[in-house]
Amino acid sequence: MYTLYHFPHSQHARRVVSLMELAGIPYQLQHVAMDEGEHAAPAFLARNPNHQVPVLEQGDFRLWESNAILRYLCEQHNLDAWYPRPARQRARVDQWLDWNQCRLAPTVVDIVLHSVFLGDQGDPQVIARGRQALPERLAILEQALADSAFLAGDTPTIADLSVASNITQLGYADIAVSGHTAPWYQRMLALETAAT
Ligand SMILES: N[C@@H](CCC(=O)N[C@@H](CS)C(=O)NCC(=O)O)C(=O)O
Repeated sequence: MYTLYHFPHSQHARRVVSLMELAGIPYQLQHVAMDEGEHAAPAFLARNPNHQVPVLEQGDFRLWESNAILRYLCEQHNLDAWYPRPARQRARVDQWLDWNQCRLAPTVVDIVLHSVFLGDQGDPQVIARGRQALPERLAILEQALADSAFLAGDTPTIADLSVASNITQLGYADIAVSGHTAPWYQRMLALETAAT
């Protein structure tokens, strides 16, 4: 049985829950009260020195970084559809996983953390930086989804789960996707609804 250290508004935790639900992997959630600073307390720092959720635990094995957790679960449970083995297909999934962490996520955090979760403490300059970068990021998604139902082909992979969790997060700031990205996102939501 896996334990996932989790916070309900975390896009990084959400993508892991999505995979476990969709793949039927048994797990339990351990709520981390981030709104009370539990993620910065010594007990949690011992689990993840980065003071971040999610953290996956399985016996004495502990893993942080959401995309590493997704890959680990796919390997452990032979989820080849979610993380295909052929080198080029896997590389395409990895490309989007890395793009999500390096390109989309910082922009989403700039906007959503600062305009929603930090309230009065949010930095308007950071929000402006995020809003300026967002159209370029969304255009890249839009281009990818113009001729493909999912990011790495005709079927969903962990890349879609990872990116979709950030699109959900943008919804907190009332930002919705359009064009080809909108039906893709609806497909992702429908998958998750069907699994829960
Ligand atoms: N790269 C990490 C990012 C995790 C992350 O940023 N988690 C946020 C919640 S969505 C967090 O715990 N933030 C608290 C902090 O950074 O102190 C991952 O993919 O797991």
